[in-house]
Amino acid sequence: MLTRADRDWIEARALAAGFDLAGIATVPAETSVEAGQNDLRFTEWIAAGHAGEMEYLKRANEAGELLRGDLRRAMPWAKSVIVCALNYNANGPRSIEPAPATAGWIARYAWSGRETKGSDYHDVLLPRLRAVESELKQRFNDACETRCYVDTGPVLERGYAKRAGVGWIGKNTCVINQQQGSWLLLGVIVTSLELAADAWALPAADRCGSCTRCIDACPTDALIAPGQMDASRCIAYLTIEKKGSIAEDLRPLMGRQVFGCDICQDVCPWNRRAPIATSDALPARSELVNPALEWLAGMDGATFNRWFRGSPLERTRRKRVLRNVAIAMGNSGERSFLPQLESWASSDDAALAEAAAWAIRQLSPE
Ligand code: B12
Ligand code: SF4
Ligand code: SF4
Repeated sequence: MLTRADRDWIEARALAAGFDLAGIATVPAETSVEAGQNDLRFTEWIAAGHAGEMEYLKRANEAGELLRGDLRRAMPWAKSVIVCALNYNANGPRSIEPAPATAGWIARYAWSGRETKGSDYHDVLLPRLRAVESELKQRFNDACETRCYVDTGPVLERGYAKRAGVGWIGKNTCVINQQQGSWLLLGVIVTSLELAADAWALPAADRCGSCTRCIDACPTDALIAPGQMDASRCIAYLTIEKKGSIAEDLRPLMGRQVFGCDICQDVCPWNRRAPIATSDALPARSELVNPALEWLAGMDGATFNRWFRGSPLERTRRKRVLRNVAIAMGNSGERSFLPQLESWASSDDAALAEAAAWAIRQLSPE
């Protein structure tokens, strides 16, 4: 059983390991209304098709129950979740500020790396989680099960972050902390240790109030209700996760976003005074802030690898990034991109060729 003193100790060890925020959440009792509601919400979200083609979110157990609907389906021993958050805010412009029409946008969390080599947040967060995990094991003489995850586990990390008091879930669906804002990356340690009732965290109060800036600013209307997203319309999904061709009606709405999207966080008043990351683990590379579309377009395989090996862009791969660059060029109004687009229009890659042909039509309506 984790006492209040254990909780304080764990949170302090997480901060010492290099996180900016930490908290512990109980896994709601299997029979509780909350557990049922979370499961139902997630199940309905999947059933409505809001996950698009993100098949990993739809994994189910033999009984056909979604693993992410209740983390006990994959880890029956789970009693609490330690949630750690790292601020990745960099001193750079927001995507909603004016920028040259020849520049694209890469999401803030993917600016990081040193010189020409990327760094992926998973590689930064996981070792820090493991450091906390190993201290935890020592303290409890190995008498506990633990698993560390950044993204990839069957865990609704945001839900647990809310329950651990790390922040509230904003209308843009992001976890927002009153002092740190929402430029936070989350990592979790699922454990079999139970949190004593008097050590439970108070969930962070919802401070969105009557604001609806994120919903109003979302170009593709992906925020279908406060705190609810149709991810299949979200530009982050379209540019990072969606393979093949992107629906034609969404392309003009994507603007010049090449990888991810920060709009609903850039407009959020809680990010106006968000502190810059104190850890230098994810330093921003200036070339990736408003990157020149022509520069990205001209990258051959070796150059792409040099810049993005070990970065979140690596998983999306060069061909898909080029497809996004083609769409961004089509939305730029810059006819100087036509020769590049014409060369792509005969590419072997069907999605790139089709995106380029579409972009050419955008730039030459006649
Ligand atoms: C799939 C995914 C996406 C998808 C879908 C996003 C979404 N809003 O669902 C896409 C590709 C669009 C995406 C985009 C981005 N993502 Co993403 N993504 C994920 C991932 C892997 C799963 C999220 C998921 O299951 N979504 C399904 C919805 C239904 O679940 P949910 O968001 O968790 O919300 C539900 C639960 O929290 C539940 N709930 C509420 N209270 C409680 C309480 C309890 C106890 C429980 C169990 C549940 C629960 O109700 C909510 C509604 O159903 C998580 C990592 C993870 N394992 O959780 C990262 C994650 C959410 N993403 C992250 C980031 C950084 C981003 C981007 C900013 C990247 C970018 N710049 O492009 C954008 C932000 C867009 C946005 N406004 O959300 C961070 C978010 C950090 C934060 N501050 O919130 C995460 C946590 C990754 C990480 N390890 O840091 N992402
Ligand atoms: S990330 Fe962009 S597209 Fe996705 S919900 Fe936010 S504003 Fe909309
Ligand atoms: S923009 Fe407004 S409504 Fe949206 S998350 Fe921020 S405070 Fe909440």
